[in-house]
Amino acid sequence: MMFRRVLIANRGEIALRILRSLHSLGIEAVMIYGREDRISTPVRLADESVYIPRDDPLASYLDIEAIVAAAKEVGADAVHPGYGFLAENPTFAKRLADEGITFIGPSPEVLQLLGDKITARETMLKAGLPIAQGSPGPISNPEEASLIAEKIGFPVIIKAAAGGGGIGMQVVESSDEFESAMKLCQGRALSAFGDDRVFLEKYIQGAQHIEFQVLGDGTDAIHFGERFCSIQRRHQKILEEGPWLDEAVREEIGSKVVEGAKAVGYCGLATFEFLRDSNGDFYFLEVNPRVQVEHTVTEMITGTDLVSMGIRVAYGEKIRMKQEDVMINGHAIQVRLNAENPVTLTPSPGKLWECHWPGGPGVRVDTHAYTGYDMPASFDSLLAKLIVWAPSREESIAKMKAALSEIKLLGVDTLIPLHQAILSESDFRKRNITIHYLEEHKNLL
Ligand code: MV4
Repeated sequence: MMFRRVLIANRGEIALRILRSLHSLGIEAVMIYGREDRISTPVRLADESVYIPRDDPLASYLDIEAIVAAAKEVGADAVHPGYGFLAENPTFAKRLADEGITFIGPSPEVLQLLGDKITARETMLKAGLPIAQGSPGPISNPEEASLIAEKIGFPVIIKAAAGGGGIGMQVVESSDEFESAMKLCQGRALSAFGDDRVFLEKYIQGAQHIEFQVLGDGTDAIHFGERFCSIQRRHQKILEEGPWLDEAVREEIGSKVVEGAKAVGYCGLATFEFLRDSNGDFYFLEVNPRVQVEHTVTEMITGTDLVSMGIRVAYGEKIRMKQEDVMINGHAIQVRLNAENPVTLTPSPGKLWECHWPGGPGVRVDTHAYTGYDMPASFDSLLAKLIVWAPSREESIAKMKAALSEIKLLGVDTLIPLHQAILSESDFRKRNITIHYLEEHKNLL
């Protein structure tokens, strides 16, 4: 038995990706859509769709009551939230549960726990994950913060408890900076999340960003290895790849994230984010309780369909795969083909007068775009994801360069020139990359 129909509460490439998994599992796919997406690819391929017209284009995908009503109207057994929008919203997950509709993701309680970075930190510390030193709970005044910082040593970083995505974060080098840094972080946290609690962590310098892919079924969990995601700007990833670690390190951190997922009875796909410093030490940052943009990298190196696995555990199936059945093979790279000016990195919406995508062995394009598609300005600028697989990193880089050069796009600017520059740059080729890579290689822009 399986769900009969699932409503996709999302749009763009991820809506199409989810639709593909649903159809491969024999499940009907229902789309919701706003004004900008009336003739979008996922809407045209859906078995049914529900129009949620709103003046603000984002509102169609954020209106909990309208989406719950749509799910009931079409007789959906479950809702897949994708990423962004309502994907991590405990209120949405709870509203669906109250209607007897399955939220494809973790429980509202787990979303709540992981959404609060202080309780997430505490829970994962108890489960045995490595975590940077910091304040045990929220800090209430600069004096308290100074005491903790003097104990753990400067620099430290102030983060919002309700945060994620780096909003409001402040690096502090000495005690006299606390007063203004705390005020700034609290102000940003309050306006972004309606919650001004902040906490302190030792600042990890010159780190790499590494994340582990996890799948839980509520009782058991397995991991699918790591992705390397350090190439980002303003907390937006641009290029992701994997694998990155030695097998021994993968097993060590992998067994810890599995314990972390089990500790909260995690059900669904999750990503455990870490920083790794120049000594090779890992520090847990947060759990992303949803499918991620870069799940594709892991699908390519493990030969799996992660989105389908997330749907099956949401239905109540137990994970059939054993940890030792997860094989990591070759190397995959994904570039995000954002419709943006490659120099200023500002959005470049508009009509695609021509659109040709690359193909061939080990080349994958995840996109909802087509010739004639009008890239709207109101959503994020992800136009397509190009993923390549090859036996080695070197071959993967060469294949990516060739695939990028095959793309024909007329009408919008994309990051392709930036990607080509990165793929030829010597620090990138030598794997000499930290989270500061783009700031330290401004010549690439
Ligand atoms: C840090 C850090 C250094 N030290 N925490 C940014 C997003 C949020 N999830 C956590 N972030 C960071 N936390 C400590 N203790 C540096 C960052 C950070 C970062 C992390 C991952 C990827 C890109 C980043 C860019 C700037 C800062």
